[in-house]
Amino acid sequence: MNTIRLQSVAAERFLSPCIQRCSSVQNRSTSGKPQKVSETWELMAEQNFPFARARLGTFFQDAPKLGNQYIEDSLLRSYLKRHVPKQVLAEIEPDLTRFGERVATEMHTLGLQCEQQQPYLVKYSAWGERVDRLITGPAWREMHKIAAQEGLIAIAYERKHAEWSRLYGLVKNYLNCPSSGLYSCPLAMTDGAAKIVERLSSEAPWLKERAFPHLLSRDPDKFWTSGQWMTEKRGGSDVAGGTETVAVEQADGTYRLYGYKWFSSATDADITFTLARTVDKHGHTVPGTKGLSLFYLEVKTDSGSLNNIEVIRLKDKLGTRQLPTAELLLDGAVAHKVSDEGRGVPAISDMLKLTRMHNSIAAASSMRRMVSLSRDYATRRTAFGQVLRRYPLHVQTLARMEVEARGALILCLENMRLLGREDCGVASEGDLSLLRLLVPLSKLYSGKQALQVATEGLESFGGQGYIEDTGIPGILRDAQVLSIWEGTTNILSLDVLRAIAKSQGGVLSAFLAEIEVRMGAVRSPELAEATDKVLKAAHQVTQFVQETSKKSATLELAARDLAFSLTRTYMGCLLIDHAASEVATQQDIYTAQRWCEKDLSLVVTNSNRGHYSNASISRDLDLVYDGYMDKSRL
Ligand code: UCC
Repeated sequence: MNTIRLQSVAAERFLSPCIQRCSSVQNRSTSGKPQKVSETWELMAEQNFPFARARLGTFFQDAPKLGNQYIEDSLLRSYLKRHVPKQVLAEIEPDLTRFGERVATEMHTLGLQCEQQQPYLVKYSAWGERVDRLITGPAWREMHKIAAQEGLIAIAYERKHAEWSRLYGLVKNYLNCPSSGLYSCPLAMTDGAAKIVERLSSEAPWLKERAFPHLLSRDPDKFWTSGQWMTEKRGGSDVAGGTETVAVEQADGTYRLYGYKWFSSATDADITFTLARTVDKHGHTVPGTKGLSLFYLEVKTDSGSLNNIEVIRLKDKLGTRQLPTAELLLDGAVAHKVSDEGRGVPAISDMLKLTRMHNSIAAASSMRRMVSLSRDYATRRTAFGQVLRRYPLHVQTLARMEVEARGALILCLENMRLLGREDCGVASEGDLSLLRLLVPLSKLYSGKQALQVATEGLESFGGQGYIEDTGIPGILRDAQVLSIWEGTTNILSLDVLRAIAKSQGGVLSAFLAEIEVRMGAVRSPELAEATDKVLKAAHQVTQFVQETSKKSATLELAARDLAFSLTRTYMGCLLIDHAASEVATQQDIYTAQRWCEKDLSLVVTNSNRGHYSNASISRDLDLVYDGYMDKSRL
C-alpha cells in the first residue's frame, strides 16, 4: 500500500480544491468524522490515483538501450566468420567484442555530448588581436584520444593481419561511427590522407617520413588528423571548373596558396590535401582539370599559429553540428606540391575513394544504430495493451529497415575486403575494376537508404522520436548529409559513367563476370527465384549500357537509374551468395529473397517507359516550370 505525504505547501495549495472535493467524498464514505487534509491525501494515494503523488505522474517510459554493437550484428559476424581466416579472426574478435561494448556504453554517451558541446570560433583576443581560435568541446577531444588509442587509422596500415587488416580497421570504424559524435568525419579524411601518403612513398619519401608516423600514431598527443579541402564557392561538384585557388612557387621549391575554401569539414585538422592552380612565371593559370595540382599543407606552423590561414566563419549546418566546419581564406599558406603538374584530380582520387567508402560505412552504421534502437524500443513500449514487438505491422516495418541495413553493410564489407587486397598488392585486375565501380555505387545508394531508414526509424518511436534530447533526431539530421558530401547522388552516378568509359566497359565486364560466378554456384531451391532475377538484371543492365554507349546524352540521363540498378543487383548478388554459404541462417535467406523483390533493372524499366527520350526531357522541363513566373530565366 502506498503511504504518501504531501511534499510541499505549494502542492497542497495547488491541489486543495481537488482535495476538498475528494475529502467530502471520503468523509461520507468512511467513518463520518471530519478529516484533516493530509489524511484525505493519504486516502487518495491508497486508492492509487496515478497523479496524486506528483504532478509528473507515475509512468515513465523505458528508454531504448544499446546492446554490444558487435555481438548483436548478425550479418557482420557471419560475414567475418565466412571470409576471414580462422587464425586472424581469433586474433581480432576479442578486440571487436570489447569495442562493440565500448561504443554502446561510454562512447555512446560521449557521442551525444559532442552535439551538446558544439565547437565555436574565437576570432579576436581580448586585446583585439586576430586569433581565429577554434574551440572544441571535451567530448570531441576525447574522441580524438579514443581514435588514436583504438588504432582506427593505424590498424589498416600496420598490416599485422596482411590483407585482412583493412577489413579489421574499417569494421572498427563501422562500430565507432554512430557513437563517435561525427569524429568519424576527420577519421575518414585522415584515412584518405594516409592512403595518399603511402601511395606517394617513392615520389615523396619526405612526406611519408614527416606525416605517416603521426597519421598512424596510437599516441593521442602525436596523432594527426587531415582535412580534404576541395570545395570552393564556385565548385562543390564542379571542382575543375570552380577552383580559383592559385599556387605561387617560391625560391625554396615550396608554394604559397591564395584562395577561399568554402567548406572545410573539420577545421581542427593538423594537415590537409587541397587542389590549386599553379601560376606560371607570366602569372597565368591553366583552366579546367588540367590546371589543378595536389598540395599538402600543415594547418599550423611550428610555433602554433595558423599557416597564413584565416578562419572566416563556422558553418551553420542542418546537422553534423559536432563538426567544426569552416570557410577558410588561404592568404599565402605554405604548401608542397605532391602531384605532377595538372594531375591533381587523379592524385586526390585515392582520398576520394577512402572518404566515399567511409561515407558508405557511416550510412550502413547509421542504419544499424537506428534498427538497434528501434527493435529494442519495440520490446519496451506498450500501446493498446501490448508491447510493440507483438504487432506484426510494426515488426514488418522494422524488418524492411533491417533488409536495407543488411544490403548496405554487405556491399561495404565487400569493398573493405577488396581494398585490403589492393593495399597489399594482391588484388587481381578484376578486384580493382570491381572496387572502382562499387565504391561510388555503395556511396550513392547507401546515402539514400540511410535517410529512408532514419526517417522510418524516427517514426517508430512515435512523438519521442521527434524530441531532441532522446538523441534520435540527430541521427536523421546527420543522415541527410550522407547523400551530399563527397559527391551528390547524381555526381556519383556520373562518376560511375566515368569509370565505365575510362575502363572501356572493363568495370562492367568484371561486374557481370563476378555475378555469373557467384550466382552459378548457388544450389539452394529457396534462392532460385532471386538468383534468376539477379542474373537476368545483370545481363539486361549491362546490355542496356552497351546499346546506349554511343548515345552519351541518353546514358547521362539514365545515369542515376543505371547506378541504382547496378547497386541493387550487386547487393542482391552478395546477399544471395552469403545466404547460400555454409554460415547462412534462415534470416540470411529471407533477407536475400526480400531484397530481390525490388526492381533490380530499374534503368531498363524506365527506358521502356520512355524516360530517357527527347520527349521526356522537354516534358520534365515543362512540368518542373509549370506555373513558374519569371519566364525570362528559362
Ligand atoms: O571535401 C569535402 C568534405 C569532406 C568530408 C569527408 C567526410 C566523409 C566521411 C563521412 C564519414 C562520417 S566534400 C568534397 C565533395 N566534392 C566532391 O566529392 C567532388 C565531386 N566532384 C567530382 O567527383 C568530380 O567528378 C571530380 C572533381 C572528381 C572530377 O571532375 P573532372 O575534372 O570533370 O574529372 P575528369 O576530367 O573526368 O577526370 C580527371 C581525371 C581522370 O583521369 P585521367 O586524366 O587519367 O583520364 C579521371 O579518370 O581524374 C580521374 N578521376 C578519378 N579516378 C576522376 N574521378 C575519379 C575517381 N573517383 N576515381 C579515380
